Amino acid sequence: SKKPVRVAVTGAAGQIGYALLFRIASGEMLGKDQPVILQLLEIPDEKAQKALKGVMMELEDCAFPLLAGMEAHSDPMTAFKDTDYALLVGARPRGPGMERKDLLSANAQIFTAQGKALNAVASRNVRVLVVGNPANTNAYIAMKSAPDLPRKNFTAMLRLDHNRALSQIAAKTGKPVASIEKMAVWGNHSPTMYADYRFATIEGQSVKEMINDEEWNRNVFLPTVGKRGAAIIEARGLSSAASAANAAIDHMRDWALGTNGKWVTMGVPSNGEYGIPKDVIFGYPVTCEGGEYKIVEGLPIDEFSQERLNITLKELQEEQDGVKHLL
Ligand code: NAX
Repeated sequence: SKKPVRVAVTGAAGQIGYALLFRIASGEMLGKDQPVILQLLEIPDEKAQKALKGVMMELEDCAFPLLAGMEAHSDPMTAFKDTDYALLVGARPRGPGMERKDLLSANAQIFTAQGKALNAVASRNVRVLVVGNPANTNAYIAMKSAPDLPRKNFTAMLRLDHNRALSQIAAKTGKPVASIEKMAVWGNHSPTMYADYRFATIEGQSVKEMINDEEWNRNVFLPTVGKRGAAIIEARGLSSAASAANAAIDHMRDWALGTNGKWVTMGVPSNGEYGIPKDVIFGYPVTCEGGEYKIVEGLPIDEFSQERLNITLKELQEEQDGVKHLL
């Protein structure tokens, strides 16, 4: 049987953590034959550590055959030791009256420290997914704080946006969600993201031609996908958790096990693709094979799409500017 791999998860006692850990331990992320050791990080706060212990008691009570070990940590320097995968979920939420720049700098401190810890103690090929918001910029900070690790191994989660776009297209066309191929979401995980179905197909047919309604694209589809997070908060009184955890599982599973040529969306450091400056963590359509992702290149960008790319890039660059004095 396979040797266990180490999976670090931060914010492990939070809402997303609660929807995520049981699925990792059951093999849904890395395969039903892959034992895992969970290295769980929470803030040192007594309540958070106690809640984490409670979650670990429940994990024990599942008696998962693939759960080869489990640790609770309050310091990233121990939590990330030798880890093969790191899911950085914990972040500082925006409190009442907190300005955007305060949020950015509070998170910059967290992700600088976690990037440095990964750099110091993680596996040299650790694969990192940042879920905690602002996810793209937090991933950028962690990457910049870990100069000895491959840049390409730092990614941000846009998969929830991708999955939301798929389900809107399925509803609009009346076709099964699994029949949709070649969806793309560009840019920042924020309402400026550009969900793009120009290349999408269903059973070989163009989705754009099937829908044939540019007004719907601009005035219904894009705002619905872009504001879906806010709509969930409005309905549930809490932010997306199970769907976010599901997207994190999808992202890591596809990265580790491959997509068989299918497109998915990942936030990854640019190497200049589509004119995005190097190192900006940007949502791109990718395919995955052999544990590596590859950006889908050469897609035509029309005038409307270029405008949308410019808007989301501008927001990402403003976020980067807001933290550059801290790096
Ligand atoms: P919760 O507030 O329920 O849980 C967060 C947990 O992280 C808390 O238990 C907290 O103690 C812990 N934490 C905070 N700072 C930490 C640190 N420095 N080290 C370790 N743990 C730390 O939030 P939850 O609903 O689980 O959401 C977590 C993050 O995901 C938030 O930043 C949220 O904005 C973000 N999201 C990102 C999404 C995406 O698509 N990229 C979608 C869902 C979600 O909104």
